[in-house]
Amino acid sequence: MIEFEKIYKGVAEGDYLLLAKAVSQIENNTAEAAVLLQSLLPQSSPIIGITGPPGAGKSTLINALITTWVNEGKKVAVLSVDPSSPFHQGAILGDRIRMKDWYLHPQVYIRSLASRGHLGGLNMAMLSMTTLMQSAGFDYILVETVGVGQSEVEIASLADTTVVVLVPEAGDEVQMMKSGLMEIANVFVVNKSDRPNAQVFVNHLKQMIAENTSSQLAPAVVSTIATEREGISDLLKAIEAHQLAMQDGLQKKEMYFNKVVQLIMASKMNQVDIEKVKTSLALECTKANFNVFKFAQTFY
Ligand SMILES: Nc1nc2c(ncn2[C@@H]2O[C@H](COP(=O)(O)OP(=O)(O)OP(=O)(O)O)[C@@H](O)[C@H]2O)c(=O)[nH]1
Ligand SMILES: [Mg+2]
Repeated sequence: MIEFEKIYKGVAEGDYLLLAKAVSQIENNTAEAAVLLQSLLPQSSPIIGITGPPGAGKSTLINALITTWVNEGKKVAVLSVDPSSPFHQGAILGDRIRMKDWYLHPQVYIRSLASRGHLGGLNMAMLSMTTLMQSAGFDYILVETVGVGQSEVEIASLADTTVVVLVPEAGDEVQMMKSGLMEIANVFVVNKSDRPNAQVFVNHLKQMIAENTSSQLAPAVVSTIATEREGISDLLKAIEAHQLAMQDGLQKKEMYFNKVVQLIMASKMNQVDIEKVKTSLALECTKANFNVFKFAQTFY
């Protein structure tokens, strides 16, 4: 059983061994993890989701943000979700290399998580881990996800501030935004602004935002060249402005509500033996009088 006080002390001293062990327990959804999570103290350090299509520059931006915060004496935790696809191996290796300066830094904790294989679900694991990082004394928690599917959108919705990273030639991404990213973005970053037509895209994006959101909730649009650290201070300002705007309490309440709903769903699902559902379904669904509602109810 890992005691929270010991994790906290370790983090304060830049020793992340116990924290890493706790993270593994959360991944495996152990009984110890459940006890640990219930002993956490409330904390309000911001959770910032960084999402967007593959290769948009999320990790490079995170690298730049870490540099700024570490220089200010802050502690930063980074959780990144590996898409678990063989096609992404290169990108993951790239991540490691880009963030390599930080892997052994006492103010920085970085952990990659597979997008599959979490007992209780990735969302549940992510929610638990980010809350653990908050309580353990990190000043900023960054969560990198590749924004290509609904699950990434859901993970992003667990963040206090969600940054959606796009690139100037993002024709398809505009479609993608329509399918959910538009609703979750608090800040849009148009990265790789060194590319031609970046300004045209920024204008197009602003127009889309104006058409789709009320001005009060309109997400900010920031241009960056992450590799040159250009626009990073604007991005920081936009994140801070959103954090401030959240303090009216309403958004915070809605976020807690989302989290509680996710926890309830996860715990209800934990009571269901999915393998049993599968084997039983294989038998039942071929029967002439099979009814999906009746069948599901046997597991309620
Ligand atoms: N020209 C240019 N290249 C950039 C910029 N930002 C990042 N890159 C490059 O784009 C590539 C991908 O950057 P990453 O930071 O790994 O992108 P990512 O979004 O984290 O990628 P995944 O995690 O694989 O989805 C790298 O080769 C970066 O050097 C930029 O502002 N301009
Ligand atoms: Mg990355």
